[in-house]
This record gives sequence, structure tokens and C-alpha cells, in this order.
Amino acid sequence: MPPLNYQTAGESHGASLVVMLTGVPAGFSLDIDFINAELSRRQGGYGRGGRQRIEQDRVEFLTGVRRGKAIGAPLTMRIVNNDSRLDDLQKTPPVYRPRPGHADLAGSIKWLTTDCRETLERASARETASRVAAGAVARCLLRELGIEAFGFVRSILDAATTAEVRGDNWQHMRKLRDESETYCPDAKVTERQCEIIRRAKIDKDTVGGLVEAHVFGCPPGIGSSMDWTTKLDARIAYAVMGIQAFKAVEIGLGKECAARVGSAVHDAIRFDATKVDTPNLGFVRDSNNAGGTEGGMTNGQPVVVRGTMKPIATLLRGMASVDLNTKAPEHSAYERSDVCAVSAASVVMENAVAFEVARCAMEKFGGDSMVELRQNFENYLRLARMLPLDPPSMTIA
Ligand code: EPS
Repeated sequence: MPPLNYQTAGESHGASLVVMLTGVPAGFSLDIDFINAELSRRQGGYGRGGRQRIEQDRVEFLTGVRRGKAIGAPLTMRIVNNDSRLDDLQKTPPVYRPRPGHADLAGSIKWLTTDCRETLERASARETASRVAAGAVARCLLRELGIEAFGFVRSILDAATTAEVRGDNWQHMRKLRDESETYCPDAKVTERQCEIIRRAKIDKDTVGGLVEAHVFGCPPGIGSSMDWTTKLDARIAYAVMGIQAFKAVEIGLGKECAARVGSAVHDAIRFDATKVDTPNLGFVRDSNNAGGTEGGMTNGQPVVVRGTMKPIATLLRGMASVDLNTKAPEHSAYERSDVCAVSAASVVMENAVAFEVARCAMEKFGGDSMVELRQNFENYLRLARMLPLDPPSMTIA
């Protein structure tokens, strides 16, 4: 069985997006309605541009599925682009005035051309639809282990919610988020965020923000401290920094750790025998500054990830740039775009983070089939609850 992994392909204005997952165990149900609902959510959010009125993202399974269940083979999905026009030079003309902040300049030099078009087609956030589809598949798998992800918008510019998301209120928070035009579980802050986006549109500018993802139900031990490449938090950081326009990622308290002493950072441990059947196996913390990971492994607390999305680089007002053909000063090019895509980014991050949890869960529990995976998972929890194992020599000396 290969490790759980995925690859995406497809240009923003090509025929379609494609995503292939390998290492998927057999026998879990692919909830196509859930996957499509996540794709629709990614298309939404206040501040999106005209493209989303053209597209209606839906997943089509090409391989690896039989009668709604994964069969253990490579799983391929397609999302059709309605706005497919890449071969039409009139409709997708060369772009030679690079947008500061976009992949345009570095990409055109890298591929030794003065047309940024091919770089931008793949750098486009359209690709994130594939990443959501992959993550949503992983979430179908995680659900069978009782693991759930929840993502939302924390802030846009200076409009930030202080809402606290916990294991006992996240479903309510999800309801509030789903009622919000910006995917922020706070009605008052949503209004301010919409106002900020309206203002930015009038100013022909763009805005970014902070998004957060929480993963509930992970027992201790997903990920590994034995090698840096197997650390869950490192994998999450890699996945999140790979999302278009992300400039920072934090786990738990994140960069605030630098401003506090150890006793105000680390989450004290106590044991509560009434909680042994919860994901923390009874090892209770009153805070979660670690964001659910210690030593690159889950510690039984919810995994908490925060991502920073910069404002979109395509500004209607333009910025100082150059003509790549003449090197003369020019205003940067404008392509139809979004004023704000932070809401969409929250959906992308939620699913990208969930995929990394699933990747590490598969490494820990393995199995070619869901039956095997579930039994490995439950057997591990049984052994963990039995600690110390008898005889003690069964444990590492
Ligand atoms: C993007 C430009 C816009 C965005 C796009 C990302 O596309 P278009 O030029 O076709 O209007 O809407 O995002 C998506 C298409 C999407 O589905 O998220 C860019 O330049 O990155």
C-alpha cells in the first residue's frame, strides 16, 4: 500500500482540474454530497469576483470508486472548468506587466518568457478546488474514526472575532459560520468585514485576513517525533504554506509563544478517569496553547491551526510595474479577480489540514481496508488505555 498522498493538475482556464489520491484504503463511503458541498462553500464568501458565477464546481469520480465506496485503487476526480479558453489567444492574451505579489515576474523569468500567462494559470487559486476535493475525501475517511474538521474566518483586515472554538461548541459555531457571508461565526464582525470588503472594492484594492482550522477527535500519537519529516505540525505547515497567497502559519498560540514565559505557554496535565473514553484518554488540559500537538504528534487536544492570507495581488487600481518586453515603467496588468477570498481560503485550509491528519493517521494505523484501519485504530486506543502495559518490559526500556 503506498502512503496516502495526492497530486493536482489543471490550469485555471483549461478544460478541467484533476486530482489523484493514492494510498486510499478500501471500503469507506465517499459522501459525494459532502464533497460537493465543500466545493460550493469554497466558491462562496463575500468579495468573490465574476468567475464564481460562471463555475459550478462538482466532482466527478474517474477511477477508484465502486458504488460509492473507495476500492483501494488510485482515486481520480475531475472538476470541469466552464470558463475554459486557454487555447484562445484572444480570450487569454499574453500578460507582460507582472502584478507585484503574484507569481508573474518570478515565473516568467523562470520559464524564460515574457508572457506570464502560463505561470499564472497554474498559480491561480482555481487549483485550490482540487485541494478541497482531496481534503474532503480524506474527511470522509477521518469521520469513520470520529475525527472532524472545522474551519472559519478569524479576521479580515482589522475586523476580528474573539469567538472561542472548543470541542463542546464547534457544531454551534459551524451553524453561525454557515449563516455568515464571510464564514465568520460572529454576526457583528461579519458586518464589519463586509463593509471592509465593500470599501476595498470602491478603492479598487484587495484585503486579506486570518483563517483558522480546528480538528476534533484525534487521540494522542498521530504524527511522530522520530523524524522531522513525519511531524504532523510540520506537515500541516507545509500544506498550509502551499495554499495560494498564504504568508504564515501558526499552531496553537503560534508566534505569541515568543512573548510569554514557559509556565504561561505550556498546558498543565492532570488525569481524569471519567474522561478515558474521550480523545485525550483522560489526560486533561485546561488550556490548549500547544494547539493539539507536542513533539510533532497529536496530544489528544484539538489541533488548532491559523493561517495568514495576504491581500490578493490583482489590484484594479494597479501598482508600479514594468513592461517585460521593453523594461519601461508600466502599471501592472489587471485580470478579472476577487476583492477578498479569505472565506474561500478558510475552506481550503480546513480541508488541506484534514488531509495531513489523515496522512499521518494512515501512517500510524495503516491497513488496506477500512475494516483493518478501524480495528488498528481501536486496538491502539485499547492498548493506550491499558498503560502501563503488563509486563512492563513490553514497553521500551
Ligand atoms: C485568480 C483569478 C480569478 C479568481 C481565481 C484566482 O480567476 P479569473 O481570472 O478566471 O476571474 O476567481 O480563482 C478561481 C477561479 C477559483 O475558483 O478560486 C488568480 O489569478 O489567482
